[in-house]
Amino acid sequence: MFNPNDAQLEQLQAKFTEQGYVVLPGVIGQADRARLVDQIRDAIDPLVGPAEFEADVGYPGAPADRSAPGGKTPRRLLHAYVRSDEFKALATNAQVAEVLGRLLAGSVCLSQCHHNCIMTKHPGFSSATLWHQDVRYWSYERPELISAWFALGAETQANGALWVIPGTHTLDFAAQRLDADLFLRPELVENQALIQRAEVVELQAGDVLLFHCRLLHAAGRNESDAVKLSAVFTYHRQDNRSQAGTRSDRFPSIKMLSS
Ligand SMILES: O=C(O)CCC(=O)C(=O)O
Repeated sequence: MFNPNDAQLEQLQAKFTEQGYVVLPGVIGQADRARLVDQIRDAIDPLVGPAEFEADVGYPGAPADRSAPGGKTPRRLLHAYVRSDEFKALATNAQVAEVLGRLLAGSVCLSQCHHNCIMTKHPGFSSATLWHQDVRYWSYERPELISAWFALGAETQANGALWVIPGTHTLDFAAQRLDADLFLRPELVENQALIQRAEVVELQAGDVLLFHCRLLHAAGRNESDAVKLSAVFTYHRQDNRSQAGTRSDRFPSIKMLSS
C-alpha cells in the first residue's frame, strides 16, 4: 500500500515541480477497486445520469450525434463525488490528500465543478482527445490546481491512456498556437517540436496520476476490447478561490479533512 515517508514526499515534490506530474503507485487496493467497478457497471447500464456522451464531445472519432451508431456511448459519468460513499472515500483518499497538501503547500479542497467524473472509455466508439491544458477552461485566482486520475484498471497506450508533455506546466502559449476550442494546433512546427517530447503514462490498476492543470495532455482511443474505467477529481488550495459567476463557481468545494 502506498504510504510515502518524508524523503519520498520530497522526491515526489521535486519531480512534480520539474515535470508537472507524478504517479503514486498502488494507492487503491483490489477490494476497493472491485466495489467501485461494480458500482460503475451498474451506473452504465441502465445509465445513471448525469452523463456526457461520446457524441457530445465532438472529438476525432466521436459519433456525429446521439442518433448515430454509438451515439449513446457514455464517455463520462458526472458528479462522481456524490454517487456513493465509496466514491466520496476515493475522492478524499488520505494518502492522496497528504501528497496534494505537500504539492499545493497548504489546505486542500476538492472541486465539485471540474472533472469530478468517471471516465468510461469504451472500445468501438471512444474518441481521441487532442492536446490541451485543463486550466484554459477553468477560472480561479491562480492557475494552480492538480487533478488526480485514479486508474481502476490497467491503463495502456492500447486502451487510451493519457499522454503528457513533461514540463509544459511552466509554459505560456500564444493564442495563435491554439485552435478555437483551445487545443494545441498539431500542424504548427513549433507545436510539433513539443509534441515529439510526449510520453504515455501507463498505469497499473490502483495507481494514481497527479497532474498540474497547466500540463499539456492528450489521449488516444480505446483500441482494446474492454472498457477502461478511471475516476478523476481536481483539487485546489483553500485560499485559491474560484471566480464568482464562472463555471468553476457552480458548486462549493469540499475541504479535505486530512490535509
Ligand atoms: O481520456 C481522455 O480521453 C482524456 C481526457 C482529458 O484529457 C480531460 O478530460 O481533460
